[in-house]
Amino acid sequence: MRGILGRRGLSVLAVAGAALVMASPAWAATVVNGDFETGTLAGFTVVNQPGGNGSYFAYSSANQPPTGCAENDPPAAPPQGTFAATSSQDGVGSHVLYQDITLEPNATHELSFTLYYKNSTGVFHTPSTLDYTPGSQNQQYRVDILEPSADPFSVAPADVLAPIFRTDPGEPSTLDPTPLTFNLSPYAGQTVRLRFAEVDNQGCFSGSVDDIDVRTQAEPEPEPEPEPAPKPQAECTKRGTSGTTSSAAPPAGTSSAAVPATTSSTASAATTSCAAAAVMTCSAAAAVTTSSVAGWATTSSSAATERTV
Ligand SMILES: [Ca+2]
Repeated sequence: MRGILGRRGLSVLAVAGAALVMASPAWAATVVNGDFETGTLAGFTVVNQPGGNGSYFAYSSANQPPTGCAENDPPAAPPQGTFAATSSQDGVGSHVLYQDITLEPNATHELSFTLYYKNSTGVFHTPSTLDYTPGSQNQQYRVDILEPSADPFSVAPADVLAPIFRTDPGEPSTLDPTPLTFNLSPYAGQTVRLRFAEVDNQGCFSGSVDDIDVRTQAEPEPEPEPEPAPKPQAECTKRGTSGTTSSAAPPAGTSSAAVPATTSSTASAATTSCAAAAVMTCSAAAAVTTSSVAGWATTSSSAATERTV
């Protein structure tokens, strides 16, 4: 597997930004010292497998890691600013650089970084372990999103939330600085661990990174529900002592073709009582008595309302 799975995040952000006015997040996910311009690895944790050789280093073109590998074949110049991070060594080893990142809920988060490497052996070996211990060839560089509670060397599926990048056999042994992005939005509301891991038991290998950042954008406020349209009511009239209603719309679900041509009918008991008591009956469309109108299949309901006029 080589490559980034998070390009979708870019399009999501672009569409949302064009269509909606976004509220500013109260805060945003922060990567501490993600550009390494402190000249150190402050904010990150470095773990090296016991017994091995080498580590991660902050470096610049003028200050390479103090190793034979960097002296003989230094990593590319930092692609952003003066400093970047790289692994280097004088012997076999396994090296991890990580930082835990808290992602705000109800927001989108796009991780970006610039990745590059040099594998002097020309060949990758990518077993499902970060153990360099001789016995199997292991020469790989990978980037993962981990559960923060996981062992920093774990590649177990239960610990790896997202395998972002991995060098595989047959791929070019050198990658020039390359900007990559990954959508962290599925993990909004969580703290995740961003891990860079380089393993070498075949020869010199510099796994490098610079300009790590997370762009956070609040999700749009939900639009208010539209007001429900008022239900149509039959026109109500009061004609002295003989109440008459105009024709009403057919009940919901009744085809207009089934409505007879009659445009008015004399209201029955409900309207008669209305007239006698100086009460006008306002019948909702669904409440109009239909049994007296030929061709309407349904019967009346008792939902008519009354109000004094
Ligand atoms: Ca930098």
